[in-house]
Amino acid sequence: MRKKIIALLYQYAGTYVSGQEMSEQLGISRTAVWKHIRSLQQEGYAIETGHRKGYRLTRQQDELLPPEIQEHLVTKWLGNEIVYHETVASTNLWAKDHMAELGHGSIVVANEQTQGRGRMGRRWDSSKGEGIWMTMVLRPELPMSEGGKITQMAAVAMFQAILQETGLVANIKWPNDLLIEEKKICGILTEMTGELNRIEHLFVGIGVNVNQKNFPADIQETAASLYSKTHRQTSRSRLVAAFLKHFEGYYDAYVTQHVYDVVLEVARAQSSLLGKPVNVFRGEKKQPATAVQLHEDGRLEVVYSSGERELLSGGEVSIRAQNE
Ligand code: BT5
Repeated sequence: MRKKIIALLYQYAGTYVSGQEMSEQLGISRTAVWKHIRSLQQEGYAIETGHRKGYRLTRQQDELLPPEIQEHLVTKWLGNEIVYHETVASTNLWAKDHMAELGHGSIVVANEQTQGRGRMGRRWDSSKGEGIWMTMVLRPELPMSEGGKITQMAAVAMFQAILQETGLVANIKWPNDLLIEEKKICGILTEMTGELNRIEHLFVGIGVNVNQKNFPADIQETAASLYSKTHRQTSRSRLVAAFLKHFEGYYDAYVTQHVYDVVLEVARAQSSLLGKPVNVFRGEKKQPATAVQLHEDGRLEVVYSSGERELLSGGEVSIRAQNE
C-alpha cells in the first residue's frame, strides 16, 4: 500500500490529489490514506497537505526518492526494495539495526546523514541533498574473508557508474576510496555479521560527493565532488541506478560462475597505489613500503625496505602515498 501511495503521489507530482480520489483509486478509506501519508511524512517524504485540496509530493530537482531511482533502474534483484530517509544518523547503522526486515539486495538511502561514519570510527561528512549516502544489504553465501572482494567490486562498479554518467575517470585507492586528481570523491565502508566461514549480513556503505560546491574546512583540501570537476549537476538517482546495474553484474558473475577477472583488471588498471612508494599506518605506527600487487581476494601486497612482504587487509591499515 505504501508503495502504491508513493507511486500515485509521484504520478501527480507537483499537483494535489484529493484524499477522496486516493481512497477510490487505492480501495481504502480516507482515514487509512491519511494514516499512511502521516507515516510517510514522518519518514521524511516531502508531502504537503493542502486544506481541502488533498496531498502533494513537493518534488525537488534531484531527489533520491525510490521512484526516481526506480525510473532508471535496470537490475534483476538489486534494489528491488529501497528504503528512503530524508535524514538518518547513518545508513549503515540503520541497516544493521533493521537487518531482520531487510532482504538480500535491499538498499537504504538517505538525503542526509547526521553521523555518517568512515572506517575505524572516523567521521564521514554527508551534507544534505548533495551526495549519495547509501547502504546495500547482501546475504552472500561466502566466508568472511571474501568481504574485501565485495568492497573491491563496489569500488569498481562506482568507478564505472561515474564514468558512464559524467565521463570522469576516477582512480581507485585501495581499499575503499575513489579519487579524482588525488581528491577523494567516494568512500566505502563494508561491515558484516556472521561467523568466520559464513557471512550472514554484509552492509556495503557507499558515500559519493556529487553536487557539493563546498566542504567543511577539515576536508576541503582532500575532498572533491563530481560537480567540482565537471561544473555540472549530476543526477544522483541516475548515478545510483548505474552503480547498482554494474555491481549486480559483477556480483552475479562472481557468485554464480566465480568470474572475477574484470573487477580485478579494472581495480589494478585504475589503482592509484600500485608501483608507488606508500606509508602503511597501523594506529600511530607508520612504515614505508612499496605497493606491488592487488590480489584477487582484495588484499594489497606491499614490500618493506627490509625486503619483507606483507598482504594487507582493508580493515586494519590506512595507506597514504609517501608524498601525501
Ligand atoms: C570511508 O572511510 O571512506 C568510508 C565512508 C563511507 C561513507 C558511507 S555513506 C553511507 C554509509 N553510511 C555511513 O555511515 N557510512 C557509509 P575512511 O577511509 O575512514 O575515510 C574517512 C575520512 O575521509 C575522514 O577521516 C575524512 O578525512 C575524510 N572525509 C570525511 N567525509 C568526507 C567526504 N564527504 N568526502 C571526502 N572525504 C571525506
